[in-house]
Amino acid sequence: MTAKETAMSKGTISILGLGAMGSAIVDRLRESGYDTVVWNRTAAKAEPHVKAGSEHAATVAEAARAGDIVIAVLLDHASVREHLEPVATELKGKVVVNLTTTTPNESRATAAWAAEHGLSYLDGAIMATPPMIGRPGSSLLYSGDENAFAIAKLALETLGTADFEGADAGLASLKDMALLSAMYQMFTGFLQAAAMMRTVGVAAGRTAEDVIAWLSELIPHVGHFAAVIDGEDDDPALRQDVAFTRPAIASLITAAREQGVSSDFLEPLKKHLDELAATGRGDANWISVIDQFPINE
Ligand code: FVH
Repeated sequence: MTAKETAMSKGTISILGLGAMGSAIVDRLRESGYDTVVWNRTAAKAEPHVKAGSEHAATVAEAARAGDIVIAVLLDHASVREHLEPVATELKGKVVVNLTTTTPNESRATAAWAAEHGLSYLDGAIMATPPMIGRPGSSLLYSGDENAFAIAKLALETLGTADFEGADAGLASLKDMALLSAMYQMFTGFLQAAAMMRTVGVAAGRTAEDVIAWLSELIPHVGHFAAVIDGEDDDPALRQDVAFTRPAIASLITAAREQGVSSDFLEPLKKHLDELAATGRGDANWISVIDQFPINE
């Protein structure tokens, strides 16, 4: 924090929710020179913030009235709707930013509710953990009302990079969910490796080193897969077809079982490859499994 940052208030921001993430956000906004008003269901969590210079609002309505920008960082969609709906009148003329994790359709539903009440609503997704807030690497995504984004942008940029994804309020959440899906599948892959290697006494720490080295080499292949999916390129040197990949995945499943380890996380890929082989697509690139992802066709 610089002396300049603390010199004068840049406006008042109300924060609803003082969990780990809400608290990190209030801390960062306060040290960036914003006046902050905090509300939390469990009022005791406001105490350290009041000591540090925030104002405490006893009700959501009070917080909504006080802020130029009102940021919700609650648990889930239900808690957001429970607390925003009764204060629609107080939120008029404010920029409402919802940083609570919700699904794309939940985000769209809250945006539709906000539009019905004439509110400026921005839906956000936080690609950061609480300690990362305000530090390099912290990235936040926004979608919904672009004018609301323009008004709040300076304040939001104190939390991390602020990218506007589009007017469809579900877009930030969709990207968040897509990236988290990739993350959990990657981490689950490590768990599979660690579970297999510990059957012969190898510590997870050692397997972690091997997995990090191996995946670091392979992660650029994602770009090749993308080129194939987008119909731009299918480099033969990088191509593996279904006929090759299917027995390879079957071997992973067999090896896991031989070691007394579950193959549950590998089975779905094998199932999709089996379906491609059964429908005469043995010579297709194995990443054609993406064609089987849509469920509404
Ligand atoms: N923490 C993280 O790493 C992730 C990073 C990515 C984004 N998430 C999302 O951020 C939302 C808040 O997460 P959090 O880490 O602050 O979560 P908690 O520390 O568990 O705090 C939850 C706050 O929500 C309040 N709350 C819960 N239920 C209700 C309710 N029915 N009505 C009002 N408030 C409610 C809770 O209040 P209290 O228990 O202290 O009274 C906390 O303030 C979340 O969407 C993450 O997915 C964080």
